[in-house]
Amino acid sequence: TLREPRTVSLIPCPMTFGQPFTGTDMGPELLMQKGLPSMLSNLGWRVDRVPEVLGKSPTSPTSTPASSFNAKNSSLVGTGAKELAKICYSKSEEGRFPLTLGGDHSISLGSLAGVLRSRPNTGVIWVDAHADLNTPWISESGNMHGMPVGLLMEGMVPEGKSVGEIEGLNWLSEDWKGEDGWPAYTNGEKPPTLQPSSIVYVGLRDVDKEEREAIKSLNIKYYSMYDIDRLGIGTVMEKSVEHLLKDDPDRPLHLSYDIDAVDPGQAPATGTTVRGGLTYREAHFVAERIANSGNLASADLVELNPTLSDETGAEETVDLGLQILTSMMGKSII
Ligand code: B3U
Ligand code: MN
Ligand code: MN
Repeated sequence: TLREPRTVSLIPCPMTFGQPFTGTDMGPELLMQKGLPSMLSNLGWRVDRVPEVLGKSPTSPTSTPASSFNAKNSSLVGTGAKELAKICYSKSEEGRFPLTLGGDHSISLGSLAGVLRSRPNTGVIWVDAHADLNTPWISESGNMHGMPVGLLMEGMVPEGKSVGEIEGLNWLSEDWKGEDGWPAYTNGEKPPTLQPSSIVYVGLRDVDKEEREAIKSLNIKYYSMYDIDRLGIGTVMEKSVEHLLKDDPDRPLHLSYDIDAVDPGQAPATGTTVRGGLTYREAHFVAERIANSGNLASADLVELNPTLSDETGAEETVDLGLQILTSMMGKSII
């Protein structure tokens, strides 16, 4: 069942086109090498290993032609996300737990779209220093790792525009013709979207002006680092789970974990570090508490970049990534 999926589909997705750095493609391989599959089977999961989604990125992702939209590499990001969406969709339909290893955070456009198509009532916990609520119409950087939530969120697209018109994202357009693994939207089905009430942010501390205004006007639930300091991580996570489950205690949850949510002291090997983040224990607790809800049904871990710190920092960050993954998959301290 969705409440207690027993098979995890491990999906390596080493794509880097949503941001300017190379190295973000090394995460999946390092996590696998360090023994993630056996750690998960030791926790009682059957492990279904999925082949890499879209191979390595070119040496310089920014060398690809700029999109006419304010969305850099949108056709690479979009077609990669579509491939990931297909896999997450079919694994979800089979009742499995899709666990995607990034890659930069733009891949979550694919994992979330796939999961939402199969399980439209999914609630999302977005653990990140950033809100990733931009769209090409408001983004200051044009980097698509700042857009996965915005592109799926109901109410973020300006009047008269549509996400499906962005190069690479026609698979999210209402009149998508359909292809193997991602069929056309028929019988009243709409392209997957996320309701503002179906997401909670944890760990925010670097939010753009337009994103902040959208969070306020759409009344999106968030717990910034200020709130974590004020309330403590225990209360923050109780409230987060309560927010998502109060009206539907059985709803599946998706945890999207950006390693840059964690303080750079503990997680230096990532593209956009922001000081003042989650402590080592807080980073674990977030995952442990969601695992404890019993509703977690899919997840991503993204933005590991071992090339952006010294060797010790890289190793510590990858190790932390492994710990966070095993915590969300049910490892308890005692
Ligand atoms: N909000 C900024 C910065 C950013 C978002 N995600 C990351 N950085 N990692 C943007 O570019 O959209
Ligand atoms: Mn992010
Ligand atoms: Mn981030």
